[in-house]
Amino acid sequence: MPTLLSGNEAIAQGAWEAGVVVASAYPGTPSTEILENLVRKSSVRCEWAPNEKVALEVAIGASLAGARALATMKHVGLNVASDPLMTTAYTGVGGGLVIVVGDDPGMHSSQNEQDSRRWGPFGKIPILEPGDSAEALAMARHAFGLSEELDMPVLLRSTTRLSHGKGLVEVGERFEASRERYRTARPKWVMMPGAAKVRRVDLERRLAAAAELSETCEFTREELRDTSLGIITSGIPYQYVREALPDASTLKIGMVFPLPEQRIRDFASRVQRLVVVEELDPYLLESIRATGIEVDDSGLSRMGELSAGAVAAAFGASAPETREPMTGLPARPPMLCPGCPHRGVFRALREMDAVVTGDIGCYTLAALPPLGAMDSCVCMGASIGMAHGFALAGESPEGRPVVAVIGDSTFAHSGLTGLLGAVYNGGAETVVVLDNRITAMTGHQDNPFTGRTLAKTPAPEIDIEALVRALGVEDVHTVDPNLFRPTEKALRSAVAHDGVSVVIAKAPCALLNRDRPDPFAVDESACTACGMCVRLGCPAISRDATSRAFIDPESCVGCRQCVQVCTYGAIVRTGRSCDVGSGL
Ligand SMILES: Cc1ncc(C[n+]2csc(CCOP(=O)(O)OP(=O)(O)O)c2C)c(N)n1
Repeated sequence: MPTLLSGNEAIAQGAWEAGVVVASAYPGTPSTEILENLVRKSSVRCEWAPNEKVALEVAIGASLAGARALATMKHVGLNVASDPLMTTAYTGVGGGLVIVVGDDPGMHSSQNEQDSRRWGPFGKIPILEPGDSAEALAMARHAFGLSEELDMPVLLRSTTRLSHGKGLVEVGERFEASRERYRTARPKWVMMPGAAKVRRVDLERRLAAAAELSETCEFTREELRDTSLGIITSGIPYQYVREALPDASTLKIGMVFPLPEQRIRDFASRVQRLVVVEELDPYLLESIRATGIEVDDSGLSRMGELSAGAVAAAFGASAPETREPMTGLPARPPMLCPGCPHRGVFRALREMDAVVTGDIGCYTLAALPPLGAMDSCVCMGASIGMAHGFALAGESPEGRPVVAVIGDSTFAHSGLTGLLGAVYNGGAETVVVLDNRITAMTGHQDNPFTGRTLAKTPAPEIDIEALVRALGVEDVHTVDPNLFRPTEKALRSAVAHDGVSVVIAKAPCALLNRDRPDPFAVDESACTACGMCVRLGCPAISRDATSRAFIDPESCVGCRQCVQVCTYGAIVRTGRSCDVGSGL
């Protein structure tokens, strides 16, 4: 019976049906839900790795042992995993090895947009690209066998639209792949120069075999209609082409590296005008032109997502019917949640006028007004190295302290080595580990500091304080960032320390706490409209018509953060006087 599945659910189902035994991932939109779905199925060992490089290495190890293995990540995660990736094409595989990468055209949840199809020619790795959930399932199921047949890892490329969109699929049974007993295979797997040179030559042979398989790939489909226009496309853009140009002939490519050159030539010979429609980079266009085939560029933007409307406009076709978005909905500017413990740290850093090198997580929202307390955000783990480099460059402007902020999951991902480098080189930066006990931004995944695995079973809860001391940090403070005065005191003491300091701001994410004490309200007779509470950037607090503060009782979680900044005692627990208004 057909089932409605998202692209991510379909990939999990396809990998399971293929008999995957080991799956490892680091969360990242749009790929996160693949492992969250796979872990619910039987016979697969699924884990969150601390980062994507480790996830891929775990999968490579499982493949070496002869098991079918999967690693999933978002596009920037593949940059982190690129070191093992680039050599795994040389070693080849034992059990089938599939890497799923989720690209994010339009940057719905990412710091950049990348076109992972480029990893094909760069890493010399075959790539499959599905265009809907049914293909996502079928390709995931197929990819493991393909990997074994070619003795190469296979990349399955998705995009946000596919990963999160839903479509009908036929689910099947699990296939238990036969497994050979592990036998040492040193020249194949030990990539010292002598052996790597041999595998480099063999890689060309395997690439040629992959190119041959691409010519007969069942996922590449020629659909001849009106032959005055032939469109070459792949993935989700195929759907836009079908909607915008229903009469055009299409060659939908399923294996985007290596490309099926002969099939492209054949299609080109059957249509009068040949045009490529693709999202992001001109990957198909350049690759096809390099073979000498004449092909036109559609002229579509190389930035962001395509749409059926954009494709229609590029070809002068009438725009397909679309529904207008609803109007009049309340605006929801990005802000830290009510009760978010990160707020206490950024309020203090703003008061201290610190130069704050930031990182990626919910806390990056503190860069926005009214907190406005972050100066950089480049990639996961960058904050500590950047703080060190900033300080090395000379005196910070007007003697402002230099502070790096990094979330707990990000610290495990790629913060540890930055801290090690700062200690080793005699740095004097302050590092704040924003330990909200979860990987909040991507939807509450566990990590090495939470004490739970992906399957929610107990795990060793790594002690951050002991860890940073072991890395050589002598000045370590642990504070509850919901308590503003002690947090600011710890931060001021840390920046005054001559050497690397770490402040661990430890309090659970507000969304982990389901108890909601009574909300607070503003006592209008006491409020002077000074705006101190509004400057906390809490979505529950706004100004009323008289500029006095107003607390929305539906949004307030009773965290008491605002009470601490109101020096007039004007914020009171609903129905009774506030007993905690000590102010700052
Ligand atoms: C290399 C890479 N992998 C994954 C992501 C997706 N991602 C962004 S922030 C983040 C983790 C955030 O967790 P944490 O550091 O604990 O901060 P929190 O959101 O809990 O405040 C992840 C997984 C990314 N941007 N880059």
